[in-house]
Amino acid sequence: YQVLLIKQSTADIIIDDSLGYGRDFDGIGGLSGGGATSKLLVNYPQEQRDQILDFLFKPNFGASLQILKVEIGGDAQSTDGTEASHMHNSWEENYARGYEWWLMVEAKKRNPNIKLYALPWGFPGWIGQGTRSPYANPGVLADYIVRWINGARVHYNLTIDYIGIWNEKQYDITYIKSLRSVLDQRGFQDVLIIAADEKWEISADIKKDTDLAKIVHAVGCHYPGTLSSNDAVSTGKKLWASEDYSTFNDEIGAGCWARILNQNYVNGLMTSTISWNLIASYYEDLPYYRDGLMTAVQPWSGNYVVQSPIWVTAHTTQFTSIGWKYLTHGNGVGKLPKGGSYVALVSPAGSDLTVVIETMTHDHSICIRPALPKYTVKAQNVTITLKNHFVNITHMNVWFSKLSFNGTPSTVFIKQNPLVFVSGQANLSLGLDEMITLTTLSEGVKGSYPPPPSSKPFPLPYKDNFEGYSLSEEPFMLAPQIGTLEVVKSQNTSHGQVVRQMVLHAPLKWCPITLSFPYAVIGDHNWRNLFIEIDFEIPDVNATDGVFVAARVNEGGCEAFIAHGIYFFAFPDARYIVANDLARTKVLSQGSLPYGKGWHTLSLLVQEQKAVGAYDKKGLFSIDIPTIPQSGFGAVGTDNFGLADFDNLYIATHE
Ligand code: 147
Repeated sequence: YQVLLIKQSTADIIIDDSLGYGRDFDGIGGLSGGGATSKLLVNYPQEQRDQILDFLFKPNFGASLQILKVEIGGDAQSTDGTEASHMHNSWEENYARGYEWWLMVEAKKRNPNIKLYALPWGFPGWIGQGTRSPYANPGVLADYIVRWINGARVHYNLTIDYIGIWNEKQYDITYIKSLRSVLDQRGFQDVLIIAADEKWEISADIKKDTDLAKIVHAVGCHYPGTLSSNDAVSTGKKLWASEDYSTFNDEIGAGCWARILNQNYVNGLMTSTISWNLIASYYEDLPYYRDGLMTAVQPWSGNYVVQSPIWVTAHTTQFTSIGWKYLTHGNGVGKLPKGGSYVALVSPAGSDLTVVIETMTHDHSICIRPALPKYTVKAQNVTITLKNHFVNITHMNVWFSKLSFNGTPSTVFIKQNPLVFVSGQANLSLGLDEMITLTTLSEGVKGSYPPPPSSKPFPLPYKDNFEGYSLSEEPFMLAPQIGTLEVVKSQNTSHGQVVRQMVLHAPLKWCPITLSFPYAVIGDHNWRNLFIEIDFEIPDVNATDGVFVAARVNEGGCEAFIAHGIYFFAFPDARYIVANDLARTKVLSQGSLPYGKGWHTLSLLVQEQKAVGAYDKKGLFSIDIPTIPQSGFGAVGTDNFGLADFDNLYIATHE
């Protein structure tokens, strides 16, 4: 009877390289952008910021990510905000904007081998050459993208490894070819094209078009649900989950991430998986709050949280490198008899071995999308049998996690006693919602720092005169939702540095809805009674038609346009409007104001059911306001695209 049992169980996991290898492992990554997902990280105190970056990128410390994917800012809303383009206009270029350059530099400092992957969401309007399509003139778009890649090299000594097409929008084969030839012409033969960051549909075109097949390095699919299409497999191309996860980063999120990291290869032959997003560093109440591997939303306190998805990532990344090889299905890759999965990876020399096992149950590993078909996992004992080159291994190091769903903390990334192999065999007892890494490598570390400072509310009163920034930097706490903000030198010396809305024309959008009325939110979506004041100047050339301050602003992201709140607009034609919504469909009050060229001050006090406004510090209106919204962000913005300068932002609560 016992003999029979052993016989049955010897089939559980077989690790055997005698039949060769499966596909090459291309790495696990995180995505900053798509959009503005790292917004609040930049302003952290240096100490905590370095710690956070270590948890993300430092090898053998935390998530130890192997790929960093970033957005190429396009001045358009791309989920949690807008990211600045390096060419707001066809006649200028600037590589000091935004924070993705900084982030890539920090990632490379920690891991020089990290691969960089860039992808645009939206584009400045001029790319459309009079149309609303970025492909109107493929050469113009290719030039724009390759300038960004060149900017990375020239200004930051960064090598971009992978370039994508247009996030989750249609691809254009003529453009892809034109991108390849412009890359080649300008010395970027080594930059590889990933296409097309949507579903698998480009696979059919790759099969029909041998030129296209030559220039696509990997087919990148979003949210594949661990499956690839037959077409995708038959291209013979590398298959990547080039965006995946996007799940609230609690233990279920960790379960999702653990399951897809293994099963994207087991079920779908995908050799890279990239998390949207890298780190949730955007204000609470913006879309997809906390859908990152960890959370850092309090630069003012320094508080951050290292959630379990970081340690789930470590189970693979700390014991593999890009270029390791998966073993083949049935010989190191597969599903466990009672549910769960395993993948075995081998170092290029064939000598080191890492096996990652997960037993995530259905309800504890649901991702945001697609729907997860029912399956069961049961506790099980498995036998691991090492064959061929691995038969002489006597022990493997063991790293263990068990996600907890009963209120007690999860056990994450704990080193256990080595697993001893006798004649190439060992038994393992697996529970539910567990991850186990078996590895011949010994360098894994569960990195740690002293606990970060405790969580605090956004500090008020808040003042910013924008003197402390480098030119072109985006103000730290203002999170642009439409348009972009940049610190510039004012012509008027008494104002020193000011912040400017930079976007002159509607960008080529990524969101489904067309957005106008550039604005940025700040603070806390729970703010109710608020005083917000700002100085502004509307220039003579390329100007916007008006500016506003607002309180209780209740939307950002792709829904930014339908935002409600209390908005106080001032127009240079000497009018003001108070409205209940950004689009001014619900006007609460309007009248005239003594406008003149130069700097002015807008002040708005929202207190329970009253709003009081002042212009140049003189009372202008005092009105009753609707009960909805009850609370929201502070905001600053303009009436339409076009320049406006702002200075001396001041925000206070008023009880
Ligand atoms: C993706 C975007 O690429 C990201 O920028 C971010 O918005 C992320 C949030 O989950 O989602 O876009 C998708 C949005 C909706 C679907 C798929 C991808 N969807 O509904 O299937």
